[in-house]
Amino acid sequence: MVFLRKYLESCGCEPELIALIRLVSRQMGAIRKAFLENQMYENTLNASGELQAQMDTWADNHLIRVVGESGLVRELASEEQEEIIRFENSRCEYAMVMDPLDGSSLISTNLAVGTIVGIFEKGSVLQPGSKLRAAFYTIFGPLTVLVVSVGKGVQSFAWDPETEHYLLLRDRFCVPEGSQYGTGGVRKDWLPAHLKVLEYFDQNGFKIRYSGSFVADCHQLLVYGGIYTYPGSMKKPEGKLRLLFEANPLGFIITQAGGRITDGKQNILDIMPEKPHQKTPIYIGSKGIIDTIEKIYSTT
Ligand code: AFP
Repeated sequence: MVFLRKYLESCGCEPELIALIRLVSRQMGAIRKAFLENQMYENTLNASGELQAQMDTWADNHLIRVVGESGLVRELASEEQEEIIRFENSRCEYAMVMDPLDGSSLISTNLAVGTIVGIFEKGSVLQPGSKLRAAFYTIFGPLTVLVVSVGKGVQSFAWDPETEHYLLLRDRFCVPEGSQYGTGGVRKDWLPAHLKVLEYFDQNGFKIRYSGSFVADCHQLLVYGGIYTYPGSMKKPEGKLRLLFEANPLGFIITQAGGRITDGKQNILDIMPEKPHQKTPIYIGSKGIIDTIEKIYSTT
């Protein structure tokens, strides 16, 4: 039986990084419990102008408190917070980005949602995704599953509530090519290049799968291949998903599993962020399909 801590040690991770990954991932028991009493929406908007679910704010407050008290993180940016938070008393220099509860519009439908985290070794949270030291997400499905990369491939672990340990579920993911896709947005607003991409999918017999939870859709493509996209549109050329909190951590993980992430023209992991809530059009998934999408973009 392989435990999370043993796996991270075998990758040569420093004790503080192991402590941080374990600390945050161990909060999933508390977050999972909180769903029962937090099914509604708040009357508040997040920094992107979206209505916050009770679980968004519950998970956000909980993780900010736990991470702040740990003394492991110097700087923290959350999708639910307008400003970057600095912990002056921290004994470590890690900078952490998080989406405390991704896919929160699905809470009332009981479909899979999750938490996304990216960790930089030091410096600001405003760094390209390629500089991440580690990234992970958890997904609340029938099991609570943790998918993690410390730059040495991608593994998944399942939370055992009885022993309170994460146990290795799958060793080394490798994104298969696959032939399924999910696209966000509204057809009448899509740009010509995106319409051509969809035409390519139709002509090549791709199947549609889209849940409305980025973390769940990415987990699916990690297993089955294919792609997830939330493109730029005529109304919102910058797309909907956040570079820091969603695109970069998942892009890091999928790239570590042999896949790719692009905005259609460039590798998203190379983008230098200018502000915490910056958005980006996104195509993430199998390498061959992303290569094809970039070709379509370059000729449209
Ligand atoms: P949040 O729940 O963190 O706001 O994320 C939702 C999300 O960014 C992503 O998880 C989904 O894939 C996407 O939005 C769904 O958007 P639509 O409701 O427009 O399809």
